[in-house]
Amino acid sequence: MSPKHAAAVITIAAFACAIPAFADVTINDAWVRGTLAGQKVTSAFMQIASTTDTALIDASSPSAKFIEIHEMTKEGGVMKMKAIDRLPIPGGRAVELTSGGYHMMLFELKAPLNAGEVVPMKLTFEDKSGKRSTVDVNATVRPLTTGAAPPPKH
Ligand SMILES: [Cu+2]
Repeated sequence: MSPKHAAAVITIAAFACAIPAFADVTINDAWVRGTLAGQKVTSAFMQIASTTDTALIDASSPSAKFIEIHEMTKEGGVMKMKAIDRLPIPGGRAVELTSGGYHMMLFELKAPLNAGEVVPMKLTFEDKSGKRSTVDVNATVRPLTTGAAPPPKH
């Protein structure tokens, strides 16, 4: 290999490393609100961050028949929630799913969810070019009464 050729190869390799093929999505602090016997619906919360612009477009779990992405809106002074098709995740800025804002809802639960159990979830993301990727998350079940506020200090 001539020295000239070697330089060209190195340049191409560096270029390939600088541009990731997919948005790099990180999920933190994923949890699901525990349920009472007979309760068929609950909510899921987490922080979602991505290195590049992407959007959460779907979620599924073996624990629920289907999952919707919801947003809270104020209508006539009353907070209401509605399902949305996609939740934009801007690159470099984490989006927090909380009980007062965006969240996911799990419908037709197969069994009651008790604190400490784990709910596996598969999240589907779609970037601006339409490329889809999935991220597996293990959400921890927290007690039914867990709110948005931090836990009390002991
Ligand atoms: Cu909801």
